[in-house]
Amino acid sequence: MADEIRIRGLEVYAHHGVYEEEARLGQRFIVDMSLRLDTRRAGLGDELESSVDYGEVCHFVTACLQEKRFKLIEAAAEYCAAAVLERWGQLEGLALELHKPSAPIGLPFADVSVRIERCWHRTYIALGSNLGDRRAYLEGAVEALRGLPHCRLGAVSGFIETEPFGYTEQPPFLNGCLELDTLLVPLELLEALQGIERSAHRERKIHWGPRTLDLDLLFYDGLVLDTDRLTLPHPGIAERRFVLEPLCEIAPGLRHPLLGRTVRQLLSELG
Ligand code: A4P
Ligand code: MG
Repeated sequence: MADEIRIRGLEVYAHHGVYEEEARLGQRFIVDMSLRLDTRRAGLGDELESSVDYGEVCHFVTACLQEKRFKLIEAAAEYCAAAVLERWGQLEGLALELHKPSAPIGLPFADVSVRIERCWHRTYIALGSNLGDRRAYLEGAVEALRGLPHCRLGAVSGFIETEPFGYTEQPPFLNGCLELDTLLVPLELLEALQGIERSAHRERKIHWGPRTLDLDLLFYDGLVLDTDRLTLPHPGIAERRFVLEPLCEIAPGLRHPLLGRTVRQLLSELG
């Protein structure tokens, strides 16, 4: 689906720039935007509520650019893009170009701009705990994820008790899964998950050993990645009932990008 609402040449007087005079005097900025959304319902129903009011978007972006002062147009563009995507939930993504035609370059030039593309990414996260008040740790993690900047919490599975897998000389786990839409890139999200683990007093002692809170990033869209810090999809999903069972509750039809099978199929193949 490639529907877009496009806005060209929105003029905003604002105060972004590295130099002190730029912050003081301000200058003209120009915004171009392509908002990605499904316009089918608005196209057939002819009702504004089914779409995004581009006039409102223009006023909102103007306010965004005027309420803050950034040194860089990169930062101003990033701020506006996230604010628009968070304000209009039906947007899947957008492209935003911020021009600064009067930038103090000291040479004749036509224009300078940055153009960024941002969109929501769908992720699935596994939660586990087998120390202390396990339910409280998992519920605390759900609330922490609900409050993460630039994220939207989706479906949360029930929590199930499971026997330890791998290193078996440890107490039973409570496990669950949840869906999280995010504007964060994979490593930013991983760091956020590790921050939540740390605040749950987690200590890393034994690999696969007992823990107050374990948060694993299972899927990030259909991304396949293998680096020192992050492997996607999380390896071992297919062997782990404690992941597949809660995941099947919230996303049975989700397809593993490498194995080509759905969560429901992977679970039934575990026997
Ligand atoms: N890392 C790489 N890819 C990922 C990813 N997709 N998500 C790296 C999260 N982390 C990822 O993880 C070690 C490193 O893996 C991280 O620093 C990150 O850069 P960790 O959480 O610090 O260490 P860990 O949890 O001891 O190891 P690991 O491999 O994550 O273990 P698992 O897979 O989390 O398994 N049995 C039951 N019934 N229920 C459980 O929840 N959990 C485990 C731990 C064992 N047995 C279990 C359960
Ligand atoms: Mg882990």
